[in-house]
Amino acid sequence: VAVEGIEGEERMEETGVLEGSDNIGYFIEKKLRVWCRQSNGVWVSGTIHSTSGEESFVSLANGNVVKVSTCHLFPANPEILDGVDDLLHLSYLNEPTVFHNLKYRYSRDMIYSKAGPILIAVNPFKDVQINGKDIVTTYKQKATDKPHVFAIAENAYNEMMNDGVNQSLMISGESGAGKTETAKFAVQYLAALGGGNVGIECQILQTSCILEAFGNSKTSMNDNSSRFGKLIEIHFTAAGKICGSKIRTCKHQSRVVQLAAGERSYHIFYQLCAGAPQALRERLNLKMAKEYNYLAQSDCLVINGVDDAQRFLKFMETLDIFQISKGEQDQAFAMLAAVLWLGNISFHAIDYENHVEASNDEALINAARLIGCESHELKEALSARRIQTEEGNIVEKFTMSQAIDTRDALAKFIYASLFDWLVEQINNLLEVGKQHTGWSISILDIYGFESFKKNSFEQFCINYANERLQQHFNRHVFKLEQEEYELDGIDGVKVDFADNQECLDLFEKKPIGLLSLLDEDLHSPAANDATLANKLKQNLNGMACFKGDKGRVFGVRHFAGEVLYDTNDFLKKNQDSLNPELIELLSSCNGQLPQLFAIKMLNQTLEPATSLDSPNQSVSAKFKGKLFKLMQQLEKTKPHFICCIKPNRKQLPGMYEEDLVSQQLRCSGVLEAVRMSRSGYPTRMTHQEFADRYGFLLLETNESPDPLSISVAVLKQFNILPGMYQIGYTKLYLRIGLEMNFTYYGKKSL
Ligand code: AOV
Ligand code: MG
Repeated sequence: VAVEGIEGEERMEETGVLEGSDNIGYFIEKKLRVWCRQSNGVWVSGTIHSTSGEESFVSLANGNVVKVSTCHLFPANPEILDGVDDLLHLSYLNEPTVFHNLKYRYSRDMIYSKAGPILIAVNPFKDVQINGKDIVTTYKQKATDKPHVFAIAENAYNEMMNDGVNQSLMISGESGAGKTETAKFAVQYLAALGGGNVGIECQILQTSCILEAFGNSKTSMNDNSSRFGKLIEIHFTAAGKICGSKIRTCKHQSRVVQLAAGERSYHIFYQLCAGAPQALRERLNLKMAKEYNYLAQSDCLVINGVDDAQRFLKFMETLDIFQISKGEQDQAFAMLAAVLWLGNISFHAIDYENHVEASNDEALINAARLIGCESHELKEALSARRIQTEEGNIVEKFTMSQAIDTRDALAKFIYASLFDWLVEQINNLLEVGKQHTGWSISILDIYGFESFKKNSFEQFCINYANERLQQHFNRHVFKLEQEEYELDGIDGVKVDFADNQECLDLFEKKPIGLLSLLDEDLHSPAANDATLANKLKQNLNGMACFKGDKGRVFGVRHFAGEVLYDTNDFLKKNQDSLNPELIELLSSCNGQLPQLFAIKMLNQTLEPATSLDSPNQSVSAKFKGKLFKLMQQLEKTKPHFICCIKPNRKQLPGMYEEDLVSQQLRCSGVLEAVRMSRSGYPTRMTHQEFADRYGFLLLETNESPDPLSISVAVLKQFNILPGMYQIGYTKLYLRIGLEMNFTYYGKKSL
């Protein structure tokens, strides 16, 4: 018999996440099934063959016997539990049993599982045929209790209808884990459920075509990666019919002008270049994508298996659905083409002091025409600015980098304004139900956590948003739970979880936190990316989640792992204020959209500086403001959590990388949630509710009419063990499954 070595892996319960192998002694004694990790990192199960001191010999199914340190063995569940729907039902909850269970299900296309109160969705990277109309009907009729995003949506809908409380579906997971697809399934289900106004349902489903075209890009992690956060709020009437919807977004637009190698800008640019009909091409003087600098810079113009031209036709049809007129569509496309032509504007030196001006070429002429101004006006605005001095206005000519920054700022501004304008058009149409009851279900789908070899300002903002989302999860799943127990006088339930407050503090603390320190440098001429990195290190080195690194690099220990950020271009990307000259130029253009964009910007300028949307704020401050608004909105709702898991890095079906899955499960907090449900009392009702519901089961009439004594009498009559429930000041707390037993007794008695 071959004896293989087993790698001494760190045990997961040392991280406090899982139940340890407390029973392993019993397993060894009884020679029961155990899990151990092979040297290639793969978990295998086998039965104990023999033991010697601290080592055990385990026979595997293939006949081999492996030697394992006893402390690296984990109890396996009986085979009858293979592939259970809810991790809660596993007798032994540890790293290998959880993986085995999810993998078992994944290999049978059961991509959804429950982890106590949370839904786990493992991305199949293929159509698993479980989202069709018939399946919707099955869940609508409550004909199945298999875990599914539809079941979560159904639950949320019922709670909204029964309790009159607004609900939210919070979808989290790494980049490429399947959040956006899952969000679409949830919307699809709610649209079908709240059926009534077919027009609105259809429109709500179509919003993703427009939003994804404008807000998604190909990155190295996901061919359709959301570069914006969105909250879709679906409104219902008192009768539970959909009556409207509102979309809120949270984004920044650095991707318009700068791309990492191998990644694309927003899909819509490529779709326009590939799919614009001839007449439109001529009006915009449109070229192919490769001719535009903004798009060509990253050497990635197409996505395998995606036909941009065909997507553009679909995009145009969708604009019709949203009743955006042909005239408005033309203007919107002109803005997109203007952005592309802006990127091709070049500058040449005009003196020996490094001053430049825009060249009178095709790009300048096209950009000016599309925006609706004279090319000399655009040229002037991109080549110099006025500065007010005591002697009056003087003209400051731009250096090359100033001119490029000004041009790029204009391109980003036009794109961001166009995106906002489109969302506004969609909302205007969908918010028809303004008179709605105020009941709603919101679905949050943001950009997932990202960690590349090189991470920049975009990842910095995205990962910060994910910390906030994780905080929301922790607060609702653990902290509020703990508080409720304590307030009601229940003791003995201790919930351990990985609090990410320290990391949020690192970002948000004033005046010494990442965001504040970054903003300090916004208008400081002496600051540059290297001085920024030094300043961060000097001020933050003592903080637990901060890590200094070489040169311009610093690290943050996020809940989902450590990320190294390169401060290169941080300051530039954090600034997107537009020169007054450019706003003036846009407001005097003879096109409706540029004028509208300029007016909006001017109105914001007039608002108090504390306004979240103040144009003088840095990009990160605006981003934080928007994020807070979204989270505030969500605080008022009852959350349902869906945790998406990416099974492999290659975006391929049927591939399950254990280290990747393990990392995500550890960081997401889902296992702590299972643990909490097991040790806690997930079912709770007021004394009155319990007495009303089960009081009739009492065989002897209870003299005392008060609900607490009725409840206690019911519990006594059924000999419920003291460990199975607790009585709080206001509520009764029951262990998992206990209420089901009562329901059973109730049915039997009836
Ligand atoms: P993400 O939203 O979590 O990433 P997506 O929802 O865009 O991830 O999923 C990435 C890709 O995985 C999709 O384009 C599909 O090809 C596939 N996929 C995801 N979920 C499913 C599913 N349920 N069934 C079939 N295929 C699926 V990011 O937006 O990058 O964080 O910023
Ligand atoms: Mg997404």
